[in-house]
Amino acid sequence: MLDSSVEELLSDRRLIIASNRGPVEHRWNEETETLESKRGSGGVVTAVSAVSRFASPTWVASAMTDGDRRLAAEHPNEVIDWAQNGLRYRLRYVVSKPEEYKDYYGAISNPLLWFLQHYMWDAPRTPNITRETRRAWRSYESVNKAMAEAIAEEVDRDEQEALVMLHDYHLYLTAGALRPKLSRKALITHFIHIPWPGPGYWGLLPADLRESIFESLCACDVAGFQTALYARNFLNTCAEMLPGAEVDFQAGTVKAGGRTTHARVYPISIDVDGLLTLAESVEVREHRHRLRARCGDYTIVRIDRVEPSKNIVRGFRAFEQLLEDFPEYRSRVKFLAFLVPSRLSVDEYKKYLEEIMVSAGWINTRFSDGMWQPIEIFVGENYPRAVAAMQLYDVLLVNPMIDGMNLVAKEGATTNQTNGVLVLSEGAGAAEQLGEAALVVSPADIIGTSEALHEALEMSLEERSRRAEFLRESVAREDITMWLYHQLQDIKELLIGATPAGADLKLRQMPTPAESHSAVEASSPMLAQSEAAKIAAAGPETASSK
Ligand code: GDG
Repeated sequence: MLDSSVEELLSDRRLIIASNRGPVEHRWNEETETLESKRGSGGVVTAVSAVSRFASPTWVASAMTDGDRRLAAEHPNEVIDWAQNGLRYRLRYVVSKPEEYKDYYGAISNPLLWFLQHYMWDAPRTPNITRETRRAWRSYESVNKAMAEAIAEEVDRDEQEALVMLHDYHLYLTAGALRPKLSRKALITHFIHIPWPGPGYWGLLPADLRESIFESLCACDVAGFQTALYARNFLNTCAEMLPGAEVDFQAGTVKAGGRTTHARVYPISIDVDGLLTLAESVEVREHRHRLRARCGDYTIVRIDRVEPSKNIVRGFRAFEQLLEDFPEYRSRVKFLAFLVPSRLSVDEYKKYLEEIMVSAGWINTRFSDGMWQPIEIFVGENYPRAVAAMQLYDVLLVNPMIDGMNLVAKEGATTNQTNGVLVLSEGAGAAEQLGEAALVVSPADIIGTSEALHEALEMSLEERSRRAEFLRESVAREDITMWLYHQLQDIKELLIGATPAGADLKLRQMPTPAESHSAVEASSPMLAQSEAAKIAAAGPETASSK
């Protein structure tokens, strides 16, 4: 379905993607004196990269590493063809002055905008908009302008019309700078991967700064959000805070600057086929084998960037509560935490990593019996190892305070081999789709989270499998191809002057135990076959004893 949709739409139109972080990172290897490339990290790259399985987009990104800058210097203002493992891109790097990039990335994007959109400010004390913030804001403007210039050049590179898809909070001012530069028609969409707070919280930014963000987004044809709540918040924000904007809540549109922008919902997802292929690789199998030795009779797993909004410390405290309330779990349950270092140049993040270590250290000292260490932390970037851990958990704890979507919840549901239970925060965008089959918790509620962990660990095998099956199917039905498909469908509608619908997930209800029992009976030969295939693919490991 997506193949034909992409083909139809892109037969006479070029796809240009722009994001701060590109799909690959280049590093200069001093020893071999060669450029090495690896997949960029983070949720945005994970999700958007999947697009290149269906199209060969031009991808405009900041040169973030020494290797990127070296490559960009060898190809000034040119696109670089890149292909690996079935992914193909035409890369175009934007090189900024180091001090300008530092302000744009390290002072405005993270922390100012990220903190704002994740409700991470401590209002009586922060943020403080100072002269330095104003100076950094000018850098944010100029990097966005440079992005817009590079995109405009790519739009003009040949005669075909272009579809420009912008991503995330680093590029809020790009569409506004791009529109007047376009010499030919182009549709512009901007997908916002993170939450969009209501007008009250945007009030922490001075009017001129926030208005320039809203105005620029209103230069797009479509502004895409992860959930209906965030899209509603955007409409509200424009109605309350963008002078002269006409908001139609029914139609989900904002009219500003002589243009209509459609606010639509496209819950992002994962590349299910790509992930399942990786999950069967030798590398993941080897990690799985090693990790099995770290598991307990019961294993709780979490996988996050080291990021305060992911709420890692409260997750440990909930686990501590579990060990306190139910001593029978001691020496039997292991908590494996896979943490990817992130933004360590920002003080808050450095401090947060320390807090995590102190908290885990305290719990380990309190409960460890010499043989058994309740929490084991794996710090580092190792995606295959993270995928192996997803296959093994009995319980996956995803408890962010607030999160645009959270791909780990979807990846876990897809790859897990033990019908593990998902404990999911209501603050994660993923809860809209997966909440029905997960144990949903309020992220600040340590007791509630501890009780959910207990319920998950005690759940009958039948109930576990009923829930796990629903989660697997739900993600498979709405995978990354559908995320793209819904957007392309809307663009087609716009091109013929019709109204774009957004993704209507038609969220299904989880079947009752009786319904799922008869469904299992009716489809058991198929199920047995797919289970056998999975076991065969899993190789010579012994099946879990639980
Ligand atoms: C933002 C929004 C939204 C895990 N370990 C490694 C690694 N991972 C992968 C995970 C997952 C991705 O990184 C993280 O994605 P999340 O969605 O969980 O979180 P953010 O990075 O905050 O992503 C989020 C997302 O954008 C997409 O729109 O869902 O709400 O905050 O795929 O499995 N990746 C690498 N090394 C690891 O060790 N490279």
